[in-house]
Amino acid sequence: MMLSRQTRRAYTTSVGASRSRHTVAITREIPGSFINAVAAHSANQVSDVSDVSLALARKQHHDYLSNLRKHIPTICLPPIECQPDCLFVEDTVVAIDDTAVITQPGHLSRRGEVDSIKTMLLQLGIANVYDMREIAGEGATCDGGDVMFTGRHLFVGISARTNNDGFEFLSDAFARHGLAADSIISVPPVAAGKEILHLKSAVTHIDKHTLLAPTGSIGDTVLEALGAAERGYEAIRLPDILSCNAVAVNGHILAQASKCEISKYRIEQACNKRNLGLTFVDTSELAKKDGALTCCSVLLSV
Ligand code: CIR
Repeated sequence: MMLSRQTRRAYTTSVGASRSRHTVAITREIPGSFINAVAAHSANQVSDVSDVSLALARKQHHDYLSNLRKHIPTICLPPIECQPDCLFVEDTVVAIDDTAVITQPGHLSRRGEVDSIKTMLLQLGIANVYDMREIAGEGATCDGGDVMFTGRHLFVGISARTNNDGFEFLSDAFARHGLAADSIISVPPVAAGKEILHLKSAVTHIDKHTLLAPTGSIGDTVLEALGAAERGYEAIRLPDILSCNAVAVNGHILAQASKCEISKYRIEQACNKRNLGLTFVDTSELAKKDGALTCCSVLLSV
C-alpha cells in the first residue's frame, strides 16, 4: 500500500460512476526552448533539432487550442522556458473525475514541469489529489501518455517512462475512489518504450467501446496486450500511427490532419457511425518531438 494515511482524504464521489463530461482543459504555451525538447522515443536521445520550426509548432499549437476551446473551457498556462517539453502537460497528471494523481515523469528532464500543474489542480478544487513524487518516492514513475481511461477501463502501459510502481500507485489511488480493481489494467511493454514512446502513441479511444490502433504488428500486439476484443472494444485500424492518437472531448474528436487519406477516411466513418463530431488538427511539427494530440492537454471534470 503506497499511500500514507495523511493523504487519504475523505471522499464523497466515485470515479466508478465516472462523469463523462469534461468541464475544463489545462494546456501550456510552447516555450522558446522547444527545439531542445526530448525526442526519438528514448530517454537518452535528443534528436537533431535543426528541422524543427518553433513558429510552425506555435501556429499548430494555437490551432489546436482554438479547436479545443470550441468544446471545453481551456486554461493555457505560461511556458516554462527552462522546460522545453512543458507543453506536453498530459504527462504530468492523470485525472478521472474528482481524483487526480500528480505523476513523477519518467524522463528526468521533465520533472520541473510538474509543480505548476499541481498548483493549478489545487486551485481548480479537485477533491482528491495524490502526489506520486511525495508518497511513492523516487521509485515510482509515470507519464500520463501511458495512461488511457476509456470510461470503462484504466489501462496503464508499462514503458521506458512508466514503471510497475507507477502503475501500483495509480491503481491504489483510483481504486480508493471507486474504480473497480478489475477495470485497472497494467499493459506489458509490448511496444511502448521500443517502437513508440507511450501507450497512447499507438492507441486511444474515441468512445467507451471504440479504439484507434495502427494496422500491422504494433497494432496487433498492443490490442492483444490490452485484451481489447475480450473487453468489448472495436478497433478502428489505421495505416498512419500518428492518426491513432486522438482527443475525445465531450462527444467530439480532435484527430490528426494526416496526409494518410485512408486513416482520415476510417476515422470519419467511425465518428459518423457513432454520432461523434470530428475536427482534423495538424500537429505534425510537435510530432518531431514525439508529441501528438492528447499530450497537449489534460481534461478535467471539476
Ligand atoms: C518526451 O519525450 O517526453 C516529449 N518530447 C514528448 C512527450 C509526449 N507526450 C505524450 O505523448 N503524452
